[in-house]
Amino acid sequence: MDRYLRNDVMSVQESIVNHVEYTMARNRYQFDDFEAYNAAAFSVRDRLIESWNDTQQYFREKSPKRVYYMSMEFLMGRSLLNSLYNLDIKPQYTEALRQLGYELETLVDKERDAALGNGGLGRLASCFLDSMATQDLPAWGYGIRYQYGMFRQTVNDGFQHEHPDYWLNFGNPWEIERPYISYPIKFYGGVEKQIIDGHEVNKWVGGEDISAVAYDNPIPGWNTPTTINLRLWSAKPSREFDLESFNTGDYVQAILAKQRAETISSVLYPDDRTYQGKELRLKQQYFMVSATIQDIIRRYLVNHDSFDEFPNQVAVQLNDTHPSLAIPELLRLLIDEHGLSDTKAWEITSKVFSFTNHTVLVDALEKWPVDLLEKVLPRHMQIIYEINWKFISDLSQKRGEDFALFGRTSIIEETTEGKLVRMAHLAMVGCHTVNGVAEVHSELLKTRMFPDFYELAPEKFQNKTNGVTQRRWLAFSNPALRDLISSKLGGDSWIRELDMLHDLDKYAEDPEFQAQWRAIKLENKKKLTKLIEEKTGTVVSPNALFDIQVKRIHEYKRQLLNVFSVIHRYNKIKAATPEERKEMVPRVVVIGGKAAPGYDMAKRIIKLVCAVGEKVNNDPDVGDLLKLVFIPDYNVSSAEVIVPAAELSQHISTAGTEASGTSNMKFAMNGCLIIGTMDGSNVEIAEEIGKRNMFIFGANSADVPILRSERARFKPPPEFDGIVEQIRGGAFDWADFLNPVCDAVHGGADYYLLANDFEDYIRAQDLVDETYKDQAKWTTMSIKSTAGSGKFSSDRTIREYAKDIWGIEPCRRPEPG
Ligand code: 26Q
Repeated sequence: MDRYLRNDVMSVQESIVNHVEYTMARNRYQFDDFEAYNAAAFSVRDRLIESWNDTQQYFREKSPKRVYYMSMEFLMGRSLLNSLYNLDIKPQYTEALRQLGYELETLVDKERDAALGNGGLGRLASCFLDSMATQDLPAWGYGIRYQYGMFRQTVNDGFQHEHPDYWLNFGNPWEIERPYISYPIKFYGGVEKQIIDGHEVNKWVGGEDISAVAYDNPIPGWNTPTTINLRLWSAKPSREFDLESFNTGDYVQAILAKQRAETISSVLYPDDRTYQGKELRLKQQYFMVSATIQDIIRRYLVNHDSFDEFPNQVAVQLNDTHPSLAIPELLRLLIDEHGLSDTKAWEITSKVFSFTNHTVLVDALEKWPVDLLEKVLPRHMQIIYEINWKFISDLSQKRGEDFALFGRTSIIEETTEGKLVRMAHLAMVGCHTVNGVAEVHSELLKTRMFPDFYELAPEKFQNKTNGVTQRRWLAFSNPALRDLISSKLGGDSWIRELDMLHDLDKYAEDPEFQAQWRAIKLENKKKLTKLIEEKTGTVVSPNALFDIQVKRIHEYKRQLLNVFSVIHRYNKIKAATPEERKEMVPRVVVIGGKAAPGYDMAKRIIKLVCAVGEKVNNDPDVGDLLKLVFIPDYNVSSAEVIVPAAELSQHISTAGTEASGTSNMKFAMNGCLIIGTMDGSNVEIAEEIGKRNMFIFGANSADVPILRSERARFKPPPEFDGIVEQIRGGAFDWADFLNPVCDAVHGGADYYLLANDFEDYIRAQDLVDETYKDQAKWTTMSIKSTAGSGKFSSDRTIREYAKDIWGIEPCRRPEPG
């Protein structure tokens, strides 16, 4: 008998109905949409498991070097459609469900997003998994199975409210619980010297024990038999009974104490980019790191009896410094548990790890108080001191007694409030490479953020420009455009070789192709129009120019600059004659994104967007010429509707503040034009698709420090001052509440240089209008955006990591059958 499940319509249908009856215990003739979704998901999962098992078996047989991608965040979004596409079984499922009386498209919306991430960094990790699977790399992801993902945002009268995202409420068909794969994790306690086999060793004893239990999430590649794994850890009470408390008789208290263990993996911390020494966050990081390193060592030891081969078998990528405790944890396990010498353990450890930095803001670098680390992880604090001691001794060998240099580079920072551990320095010392996420960002790492380390070890510094998966972000979320592209490129191979998009260039001016291109955009805009009405109640015209800025709300991203230009446009419409109004290009401006719950200014910015929207959208003089909507709860699933519909998208951070940005890549792939500054990956997008096919404005990163130092003397353009006065004067109501927003950009403040860039931004916006009037020209630029976006596939990024950092190669199992 064939050991594989069959994928013909009948077999698929049978499998769905069986899951309704036997997995969900519902009536096989009567089930609702959610149940149908669940049954379909379980049925797809069966197929994923087959592929997963065979892939893992093959990796075990071949035993190639593997890479482990460690991240505190994975922003996966939904899985059903992605799995159907990647396994190439969507038509059969569509038909099987149709015959049962269900529409796949409706069921897809029943799935909750897996939102175990904040934004860019977490979504990047998810795109990387897709690219690693598609390229058959022996790779795994490791993270935390938070019970509460990214909060759900509602906006009421312009005020953000946060709601818990208890996403596992109705079960998660995509995960496989592995109760037998679990590891003990310790916190607190102390370090004891013990004599074992005549050697003195340090033992971490006492404290609190919990356990980490594995949940596996299969990640199928596109058009390949490979399915890799994302292993997420969930905290459970430890299995060893805490005899002491049980024996003292307080049985119930002892149980309750154990239950607290589960809080460790309960909630994803929202990113506020300002360092806060939250003990629970530190425990989460260590929890993930320790379980992962124990799991990696266990797997390695299955077919090795010494650690000599470890660096040839294992590469670990740290997604920012969040998992950097993995470095002292590997050292601890090698020395304390496996009896290696300090020297040998360091030799191994320093070849295994590499780390990616995702930030430009020096204040956002992660630092933990020594006191806290000493309390929670006493043995690790010792080890960190030893790493630092060795680092500084080596440094003094090379550079002599340069105490200023020691101070700047030390892993320990001494402040008036006490000592801090600089996690980036720990990572820099413990890793064989460090990389930025776009060319300009990687330059800033060398010149501005870590110049001393660059001077000491220039060979460690690399660039790996981010990318996104064209499967989710183009082929699956924009199927009409996919089909059009495939029809011109002679098939769908571009879905794994995105550089092939270059061939679209030759159709950029073809009127017939242009007409098809525009028709698809219009249909996508109609879908977004529906979403906007559903989520905001505002009706917008699909014939207007759709201008979008969706990303986390942050001052450096300058959503405020966008709002100022909307106010400017509003004023212009109000002042125009009816004839002049006829010449204007109608616009729908969409802003969306979450503010960190504690980030007061970001919340006020949301309020301003809504207040301006309220005024503009209800002004009969304006009509369809201008609408401003704030889309609440921007997430992966809404992005999948928004991105294909966008015509213009805004990436307007102050130059030198956005490490990379990745949504700009998604928008460009979908034929959306970019208005932006020369910041992050915009710079490389401009290289690829040409500045003349974008709307670039503003100061560049070399000028920013100078402009910033001179800003108290800078006289803003009158128009800018006028808008500030308008807000302060109550033109949009809420004057008192909005005053702090005005203060931040006015009177010598304006850290992010809105006033400096304002006029050039308005000029670029005017050029947008002029260009849009010439639809043929606009469409040419749009096609060229897609054609030039090949570089921004995460497949390319992952190939670079695999070759330049990890030293790993594809390991593709033979096609079954
Ligand atoms: C830190 C400490 C405590 C709690 C939370 C955090 C925390 C969590 C998430 C700090 C930062 C983050 C996320 C950072 C992030 O998303 N950075 C973005 O990474 C993208 C992928 O490289 C880049 O494209 C963006 O430019 C960058 O802002």
